[in-house]
Amino acid sequence: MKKLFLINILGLALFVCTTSMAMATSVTIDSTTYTTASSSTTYGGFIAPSNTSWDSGSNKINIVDWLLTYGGNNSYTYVTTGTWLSDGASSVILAEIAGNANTNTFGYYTESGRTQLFNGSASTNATTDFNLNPAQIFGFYLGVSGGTFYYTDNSLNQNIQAAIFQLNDTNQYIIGFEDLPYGSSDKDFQDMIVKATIDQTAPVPEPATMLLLGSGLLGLAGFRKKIKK
Ligand SMILES: [Ca+2]
Ligand SMILES: [Ca+2]
Repeated sequence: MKKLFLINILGLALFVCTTSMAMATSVTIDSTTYTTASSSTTYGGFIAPSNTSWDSGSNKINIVDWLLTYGGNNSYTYVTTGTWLSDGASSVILAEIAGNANTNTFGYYTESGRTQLFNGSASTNATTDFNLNPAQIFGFYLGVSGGTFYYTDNSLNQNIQAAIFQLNDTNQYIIGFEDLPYGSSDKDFQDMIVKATIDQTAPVPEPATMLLLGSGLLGLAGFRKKIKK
């Protein structure tokens, strides 16, 4: 009887443990902690646009619920630059909550143009990666019908079309696109949600190393001059 009681206790403890592990309870963005919205304020697992979101509702970025789903109990930073210097990245579609989910495309761009990574039929869990040689500056884009493209570098758009969150101290980003012009959109930034892991490029030389390298080159220049004479 005592044994059975112990087994029950153990089972209950395990249940409590796994339940709490499955439910992300909070996510921190720019030092502010957000908790899972109650069911009455969510629709399909998202904070409804009329309710408070990460920025107190002014931009209604419902992508916060995705951070709660995929990055709960972690800290993120809202990123405003939207470009990276690297030799590639891997990307996975987390979700597309959009009427145009079957036609919206996604890809990366460099100064030499756009390269598509996902066509319209790609959907949740589609994964791809790309490699650049040499490393260069790139960003991501969302392609919508009518030949319009929205970029992670929001200065290339009329307004904010991409909300980007970096998992603190990592090279992992969650990017949410709005697929209608900002002014006429619902501003939920969940029309194309992609997790991008930026490749780690060779470490940038330390200033001391640069100095050594510089003085070495200067020495070499002096040496060459001597030979020429
Ligand atoms: Ca799609
Ligand atoms: Ca939207």
